Amino acid sequence: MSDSNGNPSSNQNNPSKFISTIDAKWQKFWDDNHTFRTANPGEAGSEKPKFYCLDMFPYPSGEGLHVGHPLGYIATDIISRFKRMRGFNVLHPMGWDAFGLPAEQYAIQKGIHPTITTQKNIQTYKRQLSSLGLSYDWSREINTTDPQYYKWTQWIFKHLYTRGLAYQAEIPVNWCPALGTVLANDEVIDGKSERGGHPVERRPMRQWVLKITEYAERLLKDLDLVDWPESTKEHQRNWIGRSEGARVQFGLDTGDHLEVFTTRPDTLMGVTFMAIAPEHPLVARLTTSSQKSFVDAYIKEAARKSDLQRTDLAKGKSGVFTGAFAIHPLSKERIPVWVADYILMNYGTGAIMGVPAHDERDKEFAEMFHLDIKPVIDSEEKLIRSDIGSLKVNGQPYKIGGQMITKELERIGAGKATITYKLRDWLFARQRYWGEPIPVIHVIDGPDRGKSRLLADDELPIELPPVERYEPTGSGESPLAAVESWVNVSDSITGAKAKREVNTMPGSAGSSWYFLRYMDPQNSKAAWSAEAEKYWQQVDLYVGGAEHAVGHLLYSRFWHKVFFDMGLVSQPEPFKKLVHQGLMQGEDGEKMSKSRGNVVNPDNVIAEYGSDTFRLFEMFLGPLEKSKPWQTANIEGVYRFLTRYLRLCIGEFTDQPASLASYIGDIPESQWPQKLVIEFHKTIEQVTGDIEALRMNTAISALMTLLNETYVYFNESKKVPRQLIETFTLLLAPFAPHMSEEIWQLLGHKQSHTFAKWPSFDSSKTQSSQIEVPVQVNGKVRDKVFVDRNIDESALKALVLERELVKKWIDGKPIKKFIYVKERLISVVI
Ligand code: ANZ
Repeated sequence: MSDSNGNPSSNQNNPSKFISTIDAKWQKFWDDNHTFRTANPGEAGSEKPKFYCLDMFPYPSGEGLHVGHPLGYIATDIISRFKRMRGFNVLHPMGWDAFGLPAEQYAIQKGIHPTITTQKNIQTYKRQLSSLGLSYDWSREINTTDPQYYKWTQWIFKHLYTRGLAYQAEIPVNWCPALGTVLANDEVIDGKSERGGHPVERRPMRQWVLKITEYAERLLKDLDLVDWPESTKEHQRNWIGRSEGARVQFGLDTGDHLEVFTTRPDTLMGVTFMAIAPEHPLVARLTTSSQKSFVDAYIKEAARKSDLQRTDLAKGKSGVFTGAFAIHPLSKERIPVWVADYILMNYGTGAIMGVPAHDERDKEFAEMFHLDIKPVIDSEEKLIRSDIGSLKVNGQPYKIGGQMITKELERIGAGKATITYKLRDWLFARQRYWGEPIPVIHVIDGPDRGKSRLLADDELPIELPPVERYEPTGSGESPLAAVESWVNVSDSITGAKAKREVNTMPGSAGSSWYFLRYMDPQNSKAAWSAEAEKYWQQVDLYVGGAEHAVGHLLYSRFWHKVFFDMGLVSQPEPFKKLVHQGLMQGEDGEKMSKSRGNVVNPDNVIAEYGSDTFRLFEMFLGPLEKSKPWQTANIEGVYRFLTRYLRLCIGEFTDQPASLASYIGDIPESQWPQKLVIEFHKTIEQVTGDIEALRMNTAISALMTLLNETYVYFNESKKVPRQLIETFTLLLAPFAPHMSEEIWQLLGHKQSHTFAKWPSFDSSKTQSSQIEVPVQVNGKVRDKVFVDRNIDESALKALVLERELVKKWIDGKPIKKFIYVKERLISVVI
């Protein structure tokens, strides 16, 4: 750092050395003293009320932290420090979500084992987080790739399996023969691999799947129990996609039934065609010999498209007639059955009744292929042309008409009211190395041949073997399949030959329960103890990115509900309150990214300004939830504020050890200027409320105002009330913990301010109850008084007439009149 003339700095009156010294000093102190170690149930401290404050744990990438990460971390740190001072036992842990593709990619490129890169990255992250002065209880650190952690992830998988919530299924995947690997949906563009542009085909492959759909209703309903952003709840609701409707069966000439799902059973009499998905199992049986070649060609074509392409409303409809007819369950009319790729196999029943008069997609299809269009609902939303036999529904509002038709279908055994969800089961297998092995073996000989068996608890963890090559094998199998010594085992019960499951779990496995492990991280007997869970219950405040709205936040809610059903947790929901921090944009207002070159490294900022300035600056940029650009220039503003605070406390920065400025002394509040008194109480009130509501930016503004007011008093009186500095220091502590610890110590306190009592305020002295009223003597304003809004006139008169300035102007003369215009003016006439 240099001074304004560009000269290298000396310590003389330059705070930078002081600041970097105290940053290091207090970080070491907190570390050495285990200041943030959280009391376990039963230990001293656990008698306090609990507060569980959680950050979404990061993936430790090779790039280290950028300034976007700490936005949420600083906010939760402020809240955690605040809650400790408010008398809570705070659980504020940190860990690493460390399985995943990048470490594996790096291993493929460099041949370095992911464990090694992961360890290195973790060290960088930890150093960076520590340099921010974050008050984590590091004794609870978690690493999802540690066998002592993933042992329990495997244990959870076992329970999912035994509860029927994990199953194997042949599921179509994107298989790229040229690359010899399975691709994710976003790696496929227009039927070609993103990398290399090779053809990609849909090919069924054995996968592990978790039955999250069984919990769809509860995942939806219980959103009412949590205090989350409405937009995130809505996102989850849409993702779950509950639709009420009916399943309706249409008879077929073959004797089969074609079942459809409709949300509009009221339109049943408007059906003019049926459409089924190309993958529908009945396609082959239905198709007449004369139509077979057309249908086959169409199915081949459809297999190249993604679901998104198929349902793209902007693209025209396509389809082919099967030659078959279905029989309408009420009218007994013959309805042509088509194959159309806008019908998806994995929704409803994979077949629909086409009602072109009332459904846009069906209308487009009917127009394209010249099919009938038959309206059955009028402009007043009432049924028409729908009476049939004894069923009289014409004139009914469509909802009631729909219920009546459904009833009739149920009566004749051709349908049933039903609820369908868009939510799909969770694909839980990856053909990758760097993930948790699935604790299953497949028996390959003997009487149990073909069966899969879960491994016993005492066989866990199933550790990842070291391998030579991390590349996918080319057969679409995980690289683990090539590690013969690991794959080939004998069943410990029967002695039969068996092979280990070679798929690994997806990245979202370890993060679906980590918040529970923090409660009891070293437990080697259980994933967590009942005692710990009973005490910590659920996360009180969870802060993290909105990009996890339906992934992580839905998966962990699902697992938590399974644990709830197993009696392992006492709350139905894991995260009581959720807040998403906004995106930190680059100085140019764009998302920070390496390619744009607008990434700011927090290390550099901290080296120049210190940790407290960095913390304050990130919080002062604006409301936590808003996205906002990084503005280096604004750092100076908060830096000036903090150094003004330090100067007020210690005078000048010198080479000597700092000591408290001599002008700081005991001055009772009754002697402070009223304006300062009010600002003081008002600030305590505001900072308290603002932190609670995560309005860190306005809390900082309030502190700035109070500091200014203190300086006004100081400049006039050359005095600073000690009590004010003490309180100010405590209010500042959650935001700027290093500087405030140093001043707290200089103020004579032997203990860290971590557990100092949070300041309280006198609500009769905040501005909301105190008002400033000018005092006129014979029509001229001569003084101002601060009084309680509800002061009665006689008390006010006594107070005013005792004021030095007022006495001076009255000058002993008799008072003719004393007028008080409430809250506005006091007028003394002599
Ligand atoms: C007849 C009908 C008439 C429909 C009408 C809608 C309006 P949501 O609300 O999204 O659940 N559908 C059913 N299964 C389908 C599938 N596998 N692929 C594509 N479309 C499918 O949508 C349910 C409606 O989407 C169902 O109700 C069905 O069309 C269609 F005036 O049936 B409806």
